[in-house]
Amino acid sequence: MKLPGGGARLSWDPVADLCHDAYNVYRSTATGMRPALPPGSWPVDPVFEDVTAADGDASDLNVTYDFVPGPGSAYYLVVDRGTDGSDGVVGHFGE
Ligand SMILES: [Ca+2]
Repeated sequence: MKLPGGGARLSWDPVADLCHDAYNVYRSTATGMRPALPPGSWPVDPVFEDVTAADGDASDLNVTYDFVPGPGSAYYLVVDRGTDGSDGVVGHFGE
C-alpha cells in the first residue's frame, strides 16, 4: 500500500501461535533473491538484513511495516519472533 509522501506499507495476517511475541522484518537486495547454493542458508544466502528497527510506525508488535522505498528492487520477508527472542519458521532458504 502506498502512503502519502512516497512511503509504502507492508501488512500481513497476525500470528496466533502461543509462542508469538512480535514480528521481525528482513530486507534483501540480492538479485532475484536466489541463493547461490540452494536451498540457501538463512539469513546469509541470499543475504537478508534485519530492518525491524527501521519501521516507520515504530512498533514490531503490529502487523504493518512502514518505509520509504529506495532505488532498485528490494525484497521483504516478515518472520514471526517467539517469546524466546528467536526467529520462528522462515519458510524459505533452508529454514
Ligand atoms: Ca510495525
